[in-house]
Amino acid sequence: MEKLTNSGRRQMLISTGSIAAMAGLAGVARADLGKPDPGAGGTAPKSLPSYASWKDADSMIVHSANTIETKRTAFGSSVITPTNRLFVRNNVAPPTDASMMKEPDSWTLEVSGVAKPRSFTVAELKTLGLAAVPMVLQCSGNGRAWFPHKPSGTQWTVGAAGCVVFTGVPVKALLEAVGGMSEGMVYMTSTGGEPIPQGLDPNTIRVERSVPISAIEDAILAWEINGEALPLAHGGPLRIIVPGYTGVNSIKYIKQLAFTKEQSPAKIQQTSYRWTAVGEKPSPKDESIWELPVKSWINFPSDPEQTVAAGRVQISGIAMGGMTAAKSIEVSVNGGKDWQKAEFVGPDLGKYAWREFVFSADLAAGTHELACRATNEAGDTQPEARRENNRGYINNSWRDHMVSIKVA
Ligand SMILES: Nc1nc2c(c(=O)[nH]1)N[C@H]1C(S)=C(S)[C@@H](COP(=O)(O)O)O[C@H]1N2
Ligand SMILES: [Mo]
Repeated sequence: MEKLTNSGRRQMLISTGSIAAMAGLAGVARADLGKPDPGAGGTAPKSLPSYASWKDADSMIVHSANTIETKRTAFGSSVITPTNRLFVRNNVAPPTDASMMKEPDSWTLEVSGVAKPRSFTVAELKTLGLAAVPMVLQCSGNGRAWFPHKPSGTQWTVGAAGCVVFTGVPVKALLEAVGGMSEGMVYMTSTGGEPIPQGLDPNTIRVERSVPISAIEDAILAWEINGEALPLAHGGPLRIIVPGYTGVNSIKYIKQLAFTKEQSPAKIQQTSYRWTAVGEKPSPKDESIWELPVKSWINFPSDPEQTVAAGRVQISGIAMGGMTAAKSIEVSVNGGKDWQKAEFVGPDLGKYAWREFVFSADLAAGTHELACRATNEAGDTQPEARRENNRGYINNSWRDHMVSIKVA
């Protein structure tokens, strides 16, 4: 749960007067407290918060100090999203204490629910194994802007996603080092390192997520992104990466990794990120949001302000499969009436990464509705309609992602 939780929590923080007590709360973040997030293309652009000041400002839409989106025209066509254009999403005020990153190798992770519970420094984790995972990091709420009931939360269109390479130690290698999981464990539960202000119920604040243990197969504890040390904004010194799952499950600045019988009692697990019906109160009984579905969108041309020259046009974008690889991609230049197969281009970085695609079309002067529709190895095809839900999660509707372009 994004905005609802945030605004609720923010009000609570304000009413208990404990904002100042919340160590690591940035000035920018504080200035943002209680203010609504403008949607993409909303009010005047905000500037980048200090902890993310190194982002390429021209490529980003700053919704708030905690939510920064990549512009649809800023993904490029080279598969990997440059780190300085990757979206940022924080559910609570992020740590801004730069000293956290002074000695990243001495950051510690506590491991429990295993035969030999203990803590590890990042330096120790680096001795256990190494894996590099190219993957799509995508917020559960990406595409929320198109839900007609206007769910609260950041009005992301396509830019709460990126394809990046994370490098770290496989969770399986860590498990080997601690003698395996204790008996009967069903979930892997990760806890973020944000400071919890005193006097508040930690379960309302704590960023802690549980995923089914089947996810350990490809999960890693990462300290590197796209060949560079993982910056604080993306969860440095250490972050868990759960490939194929929505972004919220990849906990940043991870302090605890526990194998558990139950899901985390934190609010972010119990009632947020669930398939709650529109207008209903969220309940732990609602199905959890975990795995990403098949999805694609066109990036070029996509700028509604721009006029495209009539004639041959290269329509390009990205396609992802979710838990299996993207297998094929179709494009329509008439609003989804007719579809034709498009070509994947560039490297195939494995099932969790996205593929670039291109479709050459001859477009006459006028307005054209461009759509794309991906199918994955499991045989799932992107649907025309989104699956409605209260908070506007997991929008993979091809119709919503359609672009209308002017050709002259
Ligand atoms: N500790 C912590 N981890 C977190 C979050 C957070 O607020 N705190 N937000 C989650 C959400 S909702 C998303 S979409 C991703 C965003 O990752 P990014 O900021 O590196 O793009 O981080 C996830 N991990
Ligand atoms: Mo997210």
